Amino acid sequence: MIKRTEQARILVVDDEPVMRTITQSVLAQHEFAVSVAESAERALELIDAGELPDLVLLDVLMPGMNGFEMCSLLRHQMRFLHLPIIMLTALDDQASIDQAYRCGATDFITKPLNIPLLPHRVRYLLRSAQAFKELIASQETLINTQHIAQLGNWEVDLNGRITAASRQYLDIIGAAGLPINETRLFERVHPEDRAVLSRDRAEMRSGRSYRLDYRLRSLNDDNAWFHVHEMGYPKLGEHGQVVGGSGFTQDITQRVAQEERIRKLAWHDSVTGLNNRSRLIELLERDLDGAGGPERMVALYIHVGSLRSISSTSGQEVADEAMKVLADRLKSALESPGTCCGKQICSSHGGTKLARYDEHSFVVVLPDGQDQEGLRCIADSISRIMLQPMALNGEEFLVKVSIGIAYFPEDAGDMLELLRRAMLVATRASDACEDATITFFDPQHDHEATQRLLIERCLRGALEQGDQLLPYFQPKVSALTGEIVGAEVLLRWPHPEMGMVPPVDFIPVAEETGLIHPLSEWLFRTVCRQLAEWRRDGRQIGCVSINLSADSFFERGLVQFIGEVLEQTGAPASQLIIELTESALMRDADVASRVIDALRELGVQVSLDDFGTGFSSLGYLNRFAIDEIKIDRSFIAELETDRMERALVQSVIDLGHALGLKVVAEGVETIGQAKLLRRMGCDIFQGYLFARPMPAADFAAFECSPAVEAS
Ligand code: G
Ligand code: G
Ligand code: MN
Repeated sequence: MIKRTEQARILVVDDEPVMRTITQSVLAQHEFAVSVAESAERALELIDAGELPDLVLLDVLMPGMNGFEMCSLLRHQMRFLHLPIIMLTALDDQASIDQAYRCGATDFITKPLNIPLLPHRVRYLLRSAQAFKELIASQETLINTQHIAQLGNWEVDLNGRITAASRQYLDIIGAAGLPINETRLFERVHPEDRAVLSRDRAEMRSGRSYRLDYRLRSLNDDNAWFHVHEMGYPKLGEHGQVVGGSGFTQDITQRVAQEERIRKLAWHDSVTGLNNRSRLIELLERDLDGAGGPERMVALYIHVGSLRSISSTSGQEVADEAMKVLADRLKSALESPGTCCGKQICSSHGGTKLARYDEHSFVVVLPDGQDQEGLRCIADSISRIMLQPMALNGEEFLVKVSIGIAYFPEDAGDMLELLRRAMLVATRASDACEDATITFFDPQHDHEATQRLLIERCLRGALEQGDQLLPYFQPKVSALTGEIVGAEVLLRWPHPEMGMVPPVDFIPVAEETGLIHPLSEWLFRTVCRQLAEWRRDGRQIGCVSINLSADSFFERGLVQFIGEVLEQTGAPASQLIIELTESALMRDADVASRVIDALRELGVQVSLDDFGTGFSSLGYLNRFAIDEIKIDRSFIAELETDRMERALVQSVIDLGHALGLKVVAEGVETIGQAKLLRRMGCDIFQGYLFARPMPAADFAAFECSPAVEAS
């Protein structure tokens, strides 16, 4: 056992300083000896220097080596074979949970962390690791080991008949004795798995080994199904000929059940026990696809307001407790059929769905068409039960409720859209003073919303097709030589019906709907492929800048993604510039600064776009390790007429140079401006004077007109 006198050593690996501090202090309060590392690399250094942990809490997404890689690395060392490793993953990300287990993680905890639970989870895992260690140490014979591992071995002849087997194997399959004919065994194999096993066994007898998971029913119990993992090898005779096969079979039923449980956990909100967002969407989509499913649905997005202030005055636990109480109220309201305006509120027979949608909201989805009046009644009664005071922690709490309602298919083309429509109206109305608001999504009265809806749908389609959006290139020209030093990529979207949709119309929609992520990814891939192609063709086109939205910039995994795209396409990192705006940087200066550092580590350059339009001052420029600033075109426009503007631009140029940055002037339209800017020391020009944004092929063939060069 872990001795009381000896503290268990926990190593916390997380790139977020706040997370490190919180976990460290919570665990330290529970008498663990905690050390922290801000990256996987640092953690490995600590371990190499002799700090051997008893347990590792490992974040998945970190700049540099990620948690999965570090976990695999540790697992490959004998001494860490049984070290408990807990991975911290995003809540609804099934793929990363699967991957965590594949890399050998012992357990996972979803983010955001349930802090009070953490020490218990850690203690539990330490205890079972210790028990496991002791078990292994105490079992010495092969038989016992086989027993623990629920692993048995066997041999077959060329007819597939099992002629020899360990006791454990016979126990696993429920056989009384030997030999066992192949048909006898195969009868018990799950019909869906039979063909694969049969093929693998035949291949084994012709000289190839195999590994397979399959389902099997005990030979002596029709109701006992279990899962096995099996490895089979050809057995060779004296002259190298195949004389049969041998292998191991392991009962993995428990592990499969465990995985199932984990899957379930990942589908549920741990606070309220309700389905979470991913689960809700999956259920809805399944309903929609299935035969006999509802043709219409209506979603009620229930935003709980002022919970934030509860949590800031009384802590996260009280906020959680409040959501739990509200969830219970909602559940019982939806389960016990009541009436409203003389109508049945909710059918107790299935179809109605309730989920925790995000931190501050629930979603109720009702099948088929309730009329508006009926729905308003339902929403009314829901808000009434939610508005009732709650007694938590000896205090009374109240919340505000804002309900948004949207219909499928009238208001939205798919489930995600439906939920977002409902959310949109609910959150818009949540600023109102009333305690409760109920708002229907109404595209007719909301022209802007209709327009956005249209753009959103088309954009989704355009991204799927992948050839409607076009990156245009606007040349950047050296102020000194007039040579082309690169280009800025500006998206163009010629839509077959809507005509040319300008970026100012679709970028904000993409940002609001999250489509910006696939959009940015698509753009990076496309541009990097283009760069690689130009390089193969021996074209010198300089550096290409891509505008990056703040949302994409702060998306976890951005740096890794860009690194991968560069590697896959073969585009040189040194030819890629990322343009950020001041407001993006100021959203979270610390994180921004770290992402910028990581990008530059990749070899990518970073440029500060629209400089001067943000609320930030020149003084903070040196906080970020950037390569370039682009003076906003509004300053350039007034340059020739406005002395103040000129002085300002001059000081930006001087400061930029003092910090070792390249300075770009945007929106250069006249020769006069170009001359002035050159005299002021500006390095690079971009603007209609030289060229408008143009398709890739035109840019590759573009040469500056001599008149302009000579300006
Ligand atoms: O040419 P112009 O009208 O293209 O661009 C208008 C605005 O749209 C500019 O502020 C530009 O930064 C932005 N924009 C153009 N292309 C992109 C893009 O690919 N991504 C992002 N995030 N913004 C872009
Ligand atoms: O990313 P940014 O906001 O800097 O985008 C540059 C914007 O400026 C794009 O909309 C681009 O089409 C536009 N633009 C580029 N050159 C000129 C120019 O000389 N004059 C004007 N008015 N706009 C320009
Ligand atoms: Mn730009």
